[in-house]
Amino acid sequence: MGENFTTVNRANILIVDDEPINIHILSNSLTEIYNVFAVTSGTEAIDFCLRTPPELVLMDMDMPGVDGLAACLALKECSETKDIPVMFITGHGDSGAEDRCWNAGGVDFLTKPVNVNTLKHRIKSHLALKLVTDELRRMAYQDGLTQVSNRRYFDEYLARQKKLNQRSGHSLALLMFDIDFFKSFNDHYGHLAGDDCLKLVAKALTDSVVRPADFVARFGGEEFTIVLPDTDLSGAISVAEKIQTEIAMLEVNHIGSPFGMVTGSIGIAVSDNTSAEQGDLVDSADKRLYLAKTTGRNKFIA
Ligand code: GH3
Ligand code: MG
Ligand code: MG
Ligand code: MG
Repeated sequence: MGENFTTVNRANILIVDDEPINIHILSNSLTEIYNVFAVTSGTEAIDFCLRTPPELVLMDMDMPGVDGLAACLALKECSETKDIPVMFITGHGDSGAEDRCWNAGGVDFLTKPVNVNTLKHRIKSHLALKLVTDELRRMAYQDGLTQVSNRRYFDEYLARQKKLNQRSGHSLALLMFDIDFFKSFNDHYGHLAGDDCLKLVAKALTDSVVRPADFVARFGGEEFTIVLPDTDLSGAISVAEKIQTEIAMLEVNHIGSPFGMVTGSIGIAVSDNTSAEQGDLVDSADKRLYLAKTTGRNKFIA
């Protein structure tokens, strides 16, 4: 009898409430099923979510300083935390308060004292929904073959970084990478080997970047793009050099290439927000990639 709430991976749930007794009540009823964490202010909640995003937040409304509504709005505005579902649990039962919670981006609204059984069912339902949503989001933004980001995500990411870069005045670098003589690789080794090669190349590109904001995507076919925020020309050149080293270290034989191994060519474009390169970064990187192709391949041009 009773509902089975256990899941394979225990979800992390964050309770935000300024009153320890409320935390105690909620956490007592949830610790058996979930990893429960608790903080007592909106500011701490935002910090916690940025550092270790939980699967769900149970949010009080009234708290001194940054209250539940403000904390929820802040979470929804930040790309790293916007997808964490926030359930409000509050002493305010009036519809005005309820409207404010939903409008702040909450996914649910419960009043205190909480019916623990109802709470457990609602949490279970929100977690199941999040699992599906996360998976759909992953599929929408990831390239199925290489597991790096896809073209759709690249377009969004670059647009976002361009805006940030215009505001901050920092430079933004873009690398366009294309495998050399890949048609002949497929012709000689077959398409399945070609697919394996693409996976290895994607891994080498990912291994070549270190900063959290550095971004690798499959642009299409055997072309990849690397976005390097806050990176100037010399930084972009070191990444290009690292990429060529990583690709060489793969040591994938390529009989149809004069290099005898799989190599790539790279076009580099940097926008420093002052004079040069205010045009399209993709276009500039593409032109330099073409130049690298027509002047020998297995090289980068900036
Ligand atoms: P270049 O050095 O000038 O770049 O020559 P290339 O042969 O690499 O360029 P081309 O554009 O002529 O050929 C690209 C090839 O990439 C052709 C296509 O079959 C192959 N390709 C594109 N996508 C995939 C894929 O998903 N899997 C496999 N196996 N091959 C792919
Ligand atoms: Mg309170
Ligand atoms: Mg190619
Ligand atoms: Mg190509």
